[in-house]
Amino acid sequence: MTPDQASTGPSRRFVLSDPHGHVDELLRVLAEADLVDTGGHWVGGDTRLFVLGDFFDRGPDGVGVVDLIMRLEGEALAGGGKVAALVGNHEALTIGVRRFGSMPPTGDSRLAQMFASSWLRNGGLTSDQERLTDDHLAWLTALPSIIVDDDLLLLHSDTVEYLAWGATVDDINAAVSAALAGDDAGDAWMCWQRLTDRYAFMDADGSDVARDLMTTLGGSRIVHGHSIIPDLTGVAPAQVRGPWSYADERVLAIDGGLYAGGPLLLVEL
Ligand SMILES: [Mn+2]
Repeated sequence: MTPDQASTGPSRRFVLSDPHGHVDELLRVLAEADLVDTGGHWVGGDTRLFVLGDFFDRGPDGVGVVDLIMRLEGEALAGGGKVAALVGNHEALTIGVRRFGSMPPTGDSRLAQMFASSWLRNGGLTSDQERLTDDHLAWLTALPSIIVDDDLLLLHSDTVEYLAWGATVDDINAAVSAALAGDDAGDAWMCWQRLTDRYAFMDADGSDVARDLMTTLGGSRIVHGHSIIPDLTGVAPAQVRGPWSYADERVLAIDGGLYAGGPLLLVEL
């Protein structure tokens, strides 16, 4: 096959989730799949790459992960490809701490305290908060919560709580962005709370729950991060070899549990 013929084929598509501050490992798996070169620049051509949230916390360099994804977004676009990211619960937490975590006692100090303590309990890093710029904040708050890409319904969290914000992908994405950008600490707190919910597709009726969610939002297969494969399956983190399909193959979990000693999975779909 000549290069010309190769470039007319369907573009490749990859998903990954929950890098949690591990920028070096993120670069390693992207380089292994020939999506970036040794300098970390996009060489994926027209490939589509979706990163399903949780860039921050529990790992050393959340801001570094965000800087990388922001840069690759532009480089991929210029190269005829696409890099797109979803907001995860740790982004909601990071934004909430930044915007509301140190409100004076005259403000809603209860919510300020709740943000600050949740952030500490969930692996928040002072170094990330210190380096977070207004540009990062603007990019993060504008991220979608849900993407439908052809057959795939891409979510950060394995929850149906998304429907509390609306009944269409556009309405939900707009409502979450407005909540994260707005001045109501309670609205931002609800983003953290709802996106932290999990296991919606794990019960005996999980397949029906998944089907109903896709009837409302689109797609024929849900792909999510957030709940790590070791917790979903009982497999030890070091033994995770790939994504886990469940709920009658309607749902694919792709978070190998990097922060718990599992792999950062880059999954081609
Ligand atoms: Mn998460």
